[in-house]
Amino acid sequence: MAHETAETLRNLIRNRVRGHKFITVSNREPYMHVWREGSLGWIRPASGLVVALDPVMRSSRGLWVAHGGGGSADVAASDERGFVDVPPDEPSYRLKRVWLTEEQEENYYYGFANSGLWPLCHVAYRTPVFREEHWRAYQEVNEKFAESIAEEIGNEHAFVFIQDYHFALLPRMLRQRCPHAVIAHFWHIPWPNPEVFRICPWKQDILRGMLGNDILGFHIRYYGDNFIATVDRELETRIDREQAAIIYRRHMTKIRAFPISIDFESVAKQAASAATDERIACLRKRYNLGEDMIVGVGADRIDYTKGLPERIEAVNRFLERYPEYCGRFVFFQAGVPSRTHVDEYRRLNEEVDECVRRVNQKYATASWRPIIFVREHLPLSELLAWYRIARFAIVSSLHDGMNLVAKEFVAARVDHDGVLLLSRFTGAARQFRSDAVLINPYAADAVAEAIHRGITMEPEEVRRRMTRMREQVRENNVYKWAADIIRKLSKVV
Ligand code: GDG
Repeated sequence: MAHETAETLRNLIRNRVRGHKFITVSNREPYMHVWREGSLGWIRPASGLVVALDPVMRSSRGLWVAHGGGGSADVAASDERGFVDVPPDEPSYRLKRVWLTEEQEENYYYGFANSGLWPLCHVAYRTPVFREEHWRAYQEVNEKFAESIAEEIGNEHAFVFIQDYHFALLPRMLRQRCPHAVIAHFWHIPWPNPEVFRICPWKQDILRGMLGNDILGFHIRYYGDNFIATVDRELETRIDREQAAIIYRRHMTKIRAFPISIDFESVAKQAASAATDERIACLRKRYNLGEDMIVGVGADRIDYTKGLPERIEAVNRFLERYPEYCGRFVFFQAGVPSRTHVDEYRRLNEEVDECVRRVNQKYATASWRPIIFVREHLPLSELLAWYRIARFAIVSSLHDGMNLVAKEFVAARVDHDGVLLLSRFTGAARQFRSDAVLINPYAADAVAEAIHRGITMEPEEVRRRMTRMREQVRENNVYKWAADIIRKLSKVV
């Protein structure tokens, strides 16, 4: 089967979404307006989700509902009801911004969503925080979105596509207001087993909320099975295991796996460009990386689920076990600061700094240090240059819904070289089971051995594995992800 592209996705939408209003809901907005020296400018956040859904929204002339205020000029650019036409340079669909108070944002977003649901679903041995005021704001904000969306649907036929764990209550709230809407929800993070989920004080409200969906998507089957087991434990429902469906109060929710991905062609094209070649030369010079230097790479939001201290410890163990690599090996880590409003994240930032400092101090010479840690959001072009310089990449998440860095690394390896060391606890590990070197990030010595294995692997084998992983991502790209969901949605009507 030819792989899916933005064009095939557009054609599909023309055929399937016709006659329906298409609404996407996410916490983050697809475009932010900003002031630049007194004049109005805009930014499109580098998010895979926006890349995937932009063609859907453009072709369906849909509506995207999101929390506004991310950009300094968001209010000025929107009308009094929060509407603005986007993309700003080629308006083809509308963004409706929902304004939240600072307190709502603090309690709904940083509170219940990121201090409660995020650690709960990742099982990363951080105790989830459950506070009444967080929960109240979470309910309030979900309600606010439900009202805002219902206003737009009116009596029309509509497909609503909800993103992520910020909106567990929204599907039911919306169904009550608009019984004819077809609602799909994609949960971008893992779903834990019933023993873990049962500690949430509002577990039944959350499950009831999510059972307002027609389709509930997870990255992999395992999370969906966990969800079904959780519902089975907590609510009185009928479960049709053959169809992977749950019937609750006469409404059926189908649970399906849709592994998210990236725009393979676009990443590969940019990675192969002359501009990337130039970047590579620049970086080699700036960091004194001769052609014979063995470079490893990692790139993540600074989040305790990504296993950053564990990764740095593995580099330490590797150099302890194989001191002959001192001076010939560098590990480059890009870390994007994230959710620094939350205490746990602030502590993690300090811990990562401390780990890097300790390992560098232990091995550094006058002209070399083993770890380069850059705490910033690098331009994509620089990230792609690092992916190409590297002999291997490490993704050491303690638990991760999918992990797109693994897929971007593979797409960027236009030379079919490079080894991917990938945590078994990522959704991506299901797809790269036999071609990545799978690791358990909790076992530092074994990860150290995996680094050694990666850099001593026969070139033929490296190539064979990388070629297969590239085929996998090319075929199962983000357009296929979106198209599969839309096909399922359109079958509901
Ligand atoms: C959630 C789930 C799931 C990172 N550093 C830089 C940079 N990045 C980009 C990567 C990648 C993205 O950020 C991170 O995506 P992940 O998938 O790895 O992780 P989460 O942010 O946790 O995403 C995850 C995803 O949702 C989608 O469903 O896969 O499991 O946790 O695209 O490239 N980008 C740039 N500079 C950086 O320094 N430009």
